[in-house]
Amino acid sequence: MENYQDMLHYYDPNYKPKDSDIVCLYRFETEDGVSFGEGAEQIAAESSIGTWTKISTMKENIAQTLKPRIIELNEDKHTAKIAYPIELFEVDNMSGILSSICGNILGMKILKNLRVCDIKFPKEVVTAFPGPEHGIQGVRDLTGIYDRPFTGTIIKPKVGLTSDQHAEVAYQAWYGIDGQGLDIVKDDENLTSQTFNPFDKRMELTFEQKNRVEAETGTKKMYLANITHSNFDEMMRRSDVIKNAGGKVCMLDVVTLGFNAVESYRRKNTGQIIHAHRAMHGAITREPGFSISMLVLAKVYRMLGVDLLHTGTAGAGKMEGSANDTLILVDALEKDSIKGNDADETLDQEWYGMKPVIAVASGGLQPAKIPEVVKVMGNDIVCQMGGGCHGHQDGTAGGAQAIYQAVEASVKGIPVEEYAKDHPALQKAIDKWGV
Ligand code: CAP
Ligand code: MG
Repeated sequence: MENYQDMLHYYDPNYKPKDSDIVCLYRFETEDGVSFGEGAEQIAAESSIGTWTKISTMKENIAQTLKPRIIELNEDKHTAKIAYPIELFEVDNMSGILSSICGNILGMKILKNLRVCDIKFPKEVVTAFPGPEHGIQGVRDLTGIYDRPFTGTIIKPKVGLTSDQHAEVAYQAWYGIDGQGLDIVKDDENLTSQTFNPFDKRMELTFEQKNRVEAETGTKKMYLANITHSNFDEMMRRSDVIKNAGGKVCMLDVVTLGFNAVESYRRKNTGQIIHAHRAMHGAITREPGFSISMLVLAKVYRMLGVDLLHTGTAGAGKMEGSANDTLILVDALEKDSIKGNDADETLDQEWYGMKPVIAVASGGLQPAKIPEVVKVMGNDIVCQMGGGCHGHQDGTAGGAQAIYQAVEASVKGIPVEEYAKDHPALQKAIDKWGV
C-alpha cells in the first residue's frame, strides 16, 4: 500500500488531457512553508480521490484510473491546470461535480487564496444538461424584435409600491410617450410577495396592463415576474399563475435558489423563458482571493438552462466588472465555442449545439450609456435600467422614451448627443446624467 501511495503524485506535465477530461484552471498561493507544487498536489488530491494522509483503503486501481493530472504549473502567474478523468463524476449532476472541483479545496488551510478561474466542460457533461429552451432566437421570435437590443426597466423602488402602483408604473414603462416605450418590465430581485404587494394581486394587475399596452401599441411586451421562493412547490405555483395569465417569462434569483432548484425548474419544461438574476454572486465571484469566477457560474447557468443572465454593464454602470470582464461572459453565453486565453485566465469551451443565452446589461445604467454598452456587448442583449428610467425628469414614461431614443441612436450609429438635439426625452436624460 505504502508504495503506490508514495508514488501517487499528480504532477504530470507530459499528460495529454483526453477530450472527456474536465479541465480546471486554478489560481492560488500557499501558506508559508508549503511549496507551490505541494499546494497543487493537495488541491488535486482533495478535489478527487485523496485526503490529507495516506489511507489503508486506497486501492491501486483507484489511484491508477481516477487520479487527476496537474498538466501545467505556473508559479509566476500562480496558476495550475488540472485535468480530471470523467469517471470521477456523475456527468449529469452539477452539484456533485462542483462539490469536487469547487468544493473543499476553497477551505484548505494550506492555501492563502484559491480562485477557480475557469472550467472546461467536456461533451459528456455539456450534453447531459438541458441548456436554454428558448435562447436568443426563441426570445427574438417571441417578441418579433430582431434588429436591435431589447430594452427594459426594473420597477423602482425595489420594494414598497402596492400592486396597483406597480402595475401603473409598468404601464408607463411599456407605453412610454407616444408608444415609444420599453420591451421589458422586470420585478426587482428582492420583490417576491410582500404584504403590501402580494404576488397574485401583482400578477393580475400587471398582466392587465401588459394586455392593454400590447393592444394599444400592437407590439409584444415581456413581464419578467420574480418567482424566487425557497419552497419549490410555491415557486411552481407562481410559475403557473404567470403562465395562466399569458406570461411567457419567469425570473429566478439563481444564486440564492441554488443549482438544484434552477435545473429542476428548467426540467419541468413549463415552456417559460427563464430570466436569471444573479443576486449574491458577488459573495462567490468578486474577491480575487477565495472565489469562483462569474465565468464559471455563467457556463453552469447556461447548462442548467436559463435563457437570460445578468452579466454586468461592461463598466458603464454601478456594479463592478470591466468591459473585458463582461465581454468574457457574453462570449461564454452567446458563442458556440470559445478559445481560451491565458491572459484572461480562460480555457477553450465547446457548446455542442447548446442554445445561447441573452446577456443582460443592468445596474446603474442610464440611456446615454446604451451605445457604449452595445459596442462592447453586441446586439443580442437586454439594456435594462431602473434608476436610469424612473429617475427621468418626466417620470417613468419620459425615461422609457429616452431609452427608446437612445437605442434608435445606437442602431443608426448617430452619437447620442447629436440625436438628442431633436429628441427632447433623450436630451433631458443627458442633462441629468451626462453621457
Ligand atoms: C438594476 C438592478 C439589478 C442590478 C444587479 C438593481 O437597477 O435591478 O439588480 O443590475 O446587478 O436593482 O440594481 P438600477 P447585476 O438600474 O436601478 O441600477 O446586473 O450586475 O447582477
Ligand atoms: Mg435589481
